[in-house]
Amino acid sequence: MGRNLGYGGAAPRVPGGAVVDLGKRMDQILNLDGDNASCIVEPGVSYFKLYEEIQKRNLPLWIDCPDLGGGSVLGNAIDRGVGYTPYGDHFANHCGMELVMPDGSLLRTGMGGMPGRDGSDNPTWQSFQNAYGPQIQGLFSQSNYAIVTKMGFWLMPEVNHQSYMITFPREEDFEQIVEIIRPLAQKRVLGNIPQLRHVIQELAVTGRPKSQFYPHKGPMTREAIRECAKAEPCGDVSWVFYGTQYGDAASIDSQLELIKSSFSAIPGVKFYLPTDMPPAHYLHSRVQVCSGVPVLRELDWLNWVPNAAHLFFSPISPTKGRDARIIHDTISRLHAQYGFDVFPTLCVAGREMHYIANIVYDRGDEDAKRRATGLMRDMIREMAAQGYGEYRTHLLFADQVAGTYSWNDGALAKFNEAIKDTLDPNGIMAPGKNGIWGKRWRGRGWELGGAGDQRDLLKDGTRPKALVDQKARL
Ligand code: EUG
Repeated sequence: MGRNLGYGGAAPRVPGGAVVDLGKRMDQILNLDGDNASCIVEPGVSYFKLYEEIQKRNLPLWIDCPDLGGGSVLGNAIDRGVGYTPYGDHFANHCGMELVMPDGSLLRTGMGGMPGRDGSDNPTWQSFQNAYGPQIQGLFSQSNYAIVTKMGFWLMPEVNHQSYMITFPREEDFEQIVEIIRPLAQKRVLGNIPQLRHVIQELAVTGRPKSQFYPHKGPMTREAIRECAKAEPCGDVSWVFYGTQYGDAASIDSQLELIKSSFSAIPGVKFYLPTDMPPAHYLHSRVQVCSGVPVLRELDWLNWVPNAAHLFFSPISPTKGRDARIIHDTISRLHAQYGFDVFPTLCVAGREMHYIANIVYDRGDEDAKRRATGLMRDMIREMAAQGYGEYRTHLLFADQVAGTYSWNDGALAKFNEAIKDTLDPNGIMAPGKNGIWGKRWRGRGWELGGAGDQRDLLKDGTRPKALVDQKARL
């Protein structure tokens, strides 16, 4: 659907490409099986569309939405996006795909690999993820090996739920917050993928422009954030945790008691339910997202600066205070250097956290664009030097991020390229997506690696014309 906002949308990576718009007319929910609690959808089915169909049929099932509900269920899952019910790992909750291969042939993954009775779809296609033999479905996530035209998903039986918000006054309690989260997440006391956000987001998500909070140039100072936070429902705090618990009332109560007592080790911690917050507060939007109701509230951030666009920087952190601190400090230092506010959202699990830094910039401002790009390149490089890698990135940074996964002389890239060259020998599908180029393209100057990256240079040390032209455009 081209709604991969913050990661490049529908943009092709090379000029002259034909964009195949799968979002417009391939928008059918092909099957919705209330008994199996599953569906199979085409690429143009948005979270809103799937949600509305389930409501219309009165099925007691939830979908799982990312922060923005306007995108494609299939597209988000093949990009390994994240949502916020217990089914938040979208790719892990898919079941069966149909693909158009570069030679035009069709392939089904999982049990779809076996025909059903009389040529019908296999009756277990949306029930069991595997076929017999190697598990190949992962090859079609974050890749350019085929076009996914149908994809199955498991739907969650609806359940009682309770969202809540916990605030922490001090910046320096960040490590301890993460240390307390880890066992709660590992033991699955935390029922979903909670978010830990910095208090500056409490300002941004009101949808009011930065100029109302801070009518000055440059990033907001910590003191200015503090003064503004005092006027918000959260008060003068540093970190805000948004969680949701699931189950019957008694079990939610006992989970919440355990969560409150675990966090009570941190001085000044406060716990809020949605009923404690005014109707416009973001916690009410969390209630919806965390119970499978699509929303668009997160777009309100884009009022922060005029003509706003956004770019995500998304490294994976261990769920350990020390690592999270290194990542947060590095990202904060580089944001300050490049003149941007730091908007961190950590989507936490028991062993890792997706640290999402949202760079919001004025796309009409050439200088801001250059700074945003420079900031991304530096963050990718500095994180990789310490062993932290991104789970996903904007098209523009795909080569650089792919290049950081360089263990054993780039064994992973060589493997990905071997598969690309076998399945798509002419390199016709999405050249360069996720840093994977066909042999027709490789080493001819298309890779964008950032200043000083040797792959940007020809053998004589000059930059290839295609790259110079493309860089000028970008
Ligand atoms: C968000 C989360 C993501 C992502 C981009 C944005 C959330 C922003 C967990 O993944 O890739 C509030």
